[in-house]
Amino acid sequence: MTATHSTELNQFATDVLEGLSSDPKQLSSKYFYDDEGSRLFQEIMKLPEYYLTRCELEIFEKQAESIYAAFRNGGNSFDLIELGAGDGTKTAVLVSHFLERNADITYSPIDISQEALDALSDKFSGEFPSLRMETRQGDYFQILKSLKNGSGRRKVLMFLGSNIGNFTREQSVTFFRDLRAVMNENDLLFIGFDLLKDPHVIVRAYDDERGVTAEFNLNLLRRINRELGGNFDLDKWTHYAVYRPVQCAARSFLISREKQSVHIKALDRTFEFDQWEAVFMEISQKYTVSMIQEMAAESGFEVKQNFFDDRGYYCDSLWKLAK
Ligand code: AVJ
Repeated sequence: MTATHSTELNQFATDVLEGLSSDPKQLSSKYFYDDEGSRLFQEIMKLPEYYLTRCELEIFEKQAESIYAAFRNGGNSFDLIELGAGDGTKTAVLVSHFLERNADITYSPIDISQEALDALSDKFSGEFPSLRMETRQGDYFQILKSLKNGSGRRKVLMFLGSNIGNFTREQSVTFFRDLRAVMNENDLLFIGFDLLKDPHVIVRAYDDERGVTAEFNLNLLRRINRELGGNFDLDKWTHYAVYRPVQCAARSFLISREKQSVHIKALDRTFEFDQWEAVFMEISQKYTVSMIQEMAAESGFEVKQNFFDDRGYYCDSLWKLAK
């Protein structure tokens, strides 16, 4: 288990204090991914209900050559930089294809979980002994600044898995503009977006039969207990997920089954929860192709090419800087 860095711990404490003091109460999904949370997310990706990962994998498997053609842009050397790489399973499909084509690439995965990065390193160095790789642990907002000049080679930034769905529209545009600020003229940005589809399919993805998603949410209470000295009793909480078709967003909540008080030592505070009170945990935004285009334009990009799976459930969108 890696100890959380003290400034990160302060940020975590501050955000938990702010979230549990607001009305309605909320916690940030960005704190889901401690080592245990990263493991649980890997379980989620294998669930029959969680279609997102398999859709993106299908796109990479069936369209690796077109993706390569779009990435290389005439040349064959570029740096692949992946924000929030996780276990890198999907990326391995692309990397494998690029290397078969004798591409001159380096791969720089960035992730908040050291354990996930270690697993990724082992996997990639075993599978691709010739690949140049440089892993970076940390919050990608912090690491972004160090990407500005980098190696001087062309960069392809990747933000896959519909990770963007956890941001509000405003946060997304701010994030894309921040990325744009570290990109040079011929650099590219490749983003995974989960598209609108039958709402029943979407809500099931966030409320699986086996309860892995519930565990994933509850794990954040466990993390607060461990890292901030909280006394959340997990049996007193239940996971609830909804999809709102007008807002095009799935949302998840932890619901307090009874009236209760929870003390958090590091905050020196006790929080009161009413029976059936909801704590907002996560938004998973879904998109249309025109929403994707609008966001690109608003943040200074142009869509270069969109890649879809056969069912049209998911889109990997490749962006270049707007002229
Ligand atoms: C990693 C943000 C893409 O929102 O679909 C999965 C996280 N939450 N199940 C998503 C998640 C519940 C996931 N992302």
